[in-house]
Amino acid sequence: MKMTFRWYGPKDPITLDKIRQIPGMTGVVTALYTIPVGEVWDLESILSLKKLVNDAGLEMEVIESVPVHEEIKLGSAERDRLIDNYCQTIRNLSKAGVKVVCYNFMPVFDWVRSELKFVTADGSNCLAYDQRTVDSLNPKKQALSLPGWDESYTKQELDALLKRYEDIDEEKLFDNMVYFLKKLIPVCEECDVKMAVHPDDPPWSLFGLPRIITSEEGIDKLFKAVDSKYNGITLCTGSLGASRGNDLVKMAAKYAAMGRVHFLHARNIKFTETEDNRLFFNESPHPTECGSLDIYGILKALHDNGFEGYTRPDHGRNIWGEDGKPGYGLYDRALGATYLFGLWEAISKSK
Ligand code: DNO
Repeated sequence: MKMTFRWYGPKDPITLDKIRQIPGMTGVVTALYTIPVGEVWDLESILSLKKLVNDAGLEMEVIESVPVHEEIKLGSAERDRLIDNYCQTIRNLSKAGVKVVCYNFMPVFDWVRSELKFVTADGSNCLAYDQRTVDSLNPKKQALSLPGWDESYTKQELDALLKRYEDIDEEKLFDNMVYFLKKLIPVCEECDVKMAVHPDDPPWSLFGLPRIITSEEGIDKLFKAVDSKYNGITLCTGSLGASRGNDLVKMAAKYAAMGRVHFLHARNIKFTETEDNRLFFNESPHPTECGSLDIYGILKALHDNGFEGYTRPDHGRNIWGEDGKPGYGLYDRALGATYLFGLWEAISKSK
């Protein structure tokens, strides 16, 4: 297991020097944030980002994310050109020594939470999801007002995009994903870059948009359709774990044994029963006993099944007065990293 930390590039208030001081840290997970979605990441820009990271004594072997253009997800006539661009980005990343690329295939929206600063009993704050709030929203009728929402679309653009998705159901989206991967994975095999799809977060359909990487069934189907080790997953415990039907220990063991887990996002969440039985969860500290997920069991299953991929502590709370980017402050993620590191050492040495 190689421990890494997400870094949002030179503008991230959490500097590479700070990241380097976290025990066990080998590298950062980052991206080129200024290149518009769909355009090729040129080698020069990749190499200058890598130089910044290497000069700070860290590696840059994982990219999160190379975003997939909506035209590819929609399967429109434009997709072939955009897939070619994606393939060229992978070739360029490989020349810079990148080993794993994390991406997602969620239409329009990435992760969804209803609160960015949910205050917990100990005074810290964190991201939370309240089904009651989400149920009260309809992006087709009203301007969306979820915190942290993607502001890059105007209301008109968003309406037009949502309209185009009316014809895309789960099956169509899956076919479009397979079309994309069938062209991309041979390039990844040639360049030795592993693709690690991030599960949908939360793992169910929202606002009528299809979501397909939500469960063991969906992941099995994807692996079968494009049968290559280069077609793997980011095991994001907090995303898949939000659906209580997902047995994460089982999935970790199974996919690690298949050599398909290339990246681990380790995060814990805590479920609370609401009076009307609708889902509420908040993100909790990483240790097993602080949340509802068995982080120890997941790490042990990965270890027992030969996981050798990259790991990063996923979302942390804001603690000790920090007012960090939601989910991505320094302190709680650093605590998470040392917890995960300690668990891994204990599991390794108990063998
Ligand atoms: C949220 C992240 C996601 C993830 C993308 C991968 O904190 O885990 O935004 O980076 O879904 O493409």
